Amino acid sequence: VALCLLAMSWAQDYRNITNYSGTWYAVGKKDPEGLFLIDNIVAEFIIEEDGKLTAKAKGRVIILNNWEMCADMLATFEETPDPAKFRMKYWGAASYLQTGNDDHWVIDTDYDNYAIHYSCRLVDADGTCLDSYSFIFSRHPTGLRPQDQPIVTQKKMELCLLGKYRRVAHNGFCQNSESLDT
Ligand code: DAO
Repeated sequence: VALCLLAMSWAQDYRNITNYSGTWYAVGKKDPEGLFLIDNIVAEFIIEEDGKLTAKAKGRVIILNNWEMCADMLATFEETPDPAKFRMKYWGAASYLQTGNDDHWVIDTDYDNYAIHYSCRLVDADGTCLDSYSFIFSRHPTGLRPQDQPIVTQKKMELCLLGKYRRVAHNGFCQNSESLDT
């Protein structure tokens, strides 16, 4: 447990994020309580003219118990005094989709191949996280390159989330829904 560090104690400063823009495919996900985005999750990060980071994301969701659809999501990222930490505000293009405002860290990225995102929604009194979610993103829709896998495994371990991720499938389910680049 002592080795299970809070992300904020070692996440790096990813404020110089110009290289982060563009398309990222979620290839792994650790779900929060109340799963929302299921699979076919693709995010596009955009550096706006004022230098602020925003994102559009889509993914397959099931809402109202049994209605399967592609959710179009929007997110803005606000800097915090902690250089590694952002505040991610997100909402759906449609009002019945999830909204949130979560602490958000880019745990590690090489900008060109892999990125590990982590969010904690609920911190316990002892500083551990009671409700977290995390995305493993790849620039490649086919998954992580073999040489990136040990790096990502190491970071999952440091987040104490090794074994908690599931693979995120990409089978084209959201390809015909409203495009990310409209
Ligand atoms: O899917 O269970 C969940 C919770 C996460 C929802 C966040 C979606 C907002 C847009 C994501 C941008 C990329 C990190």
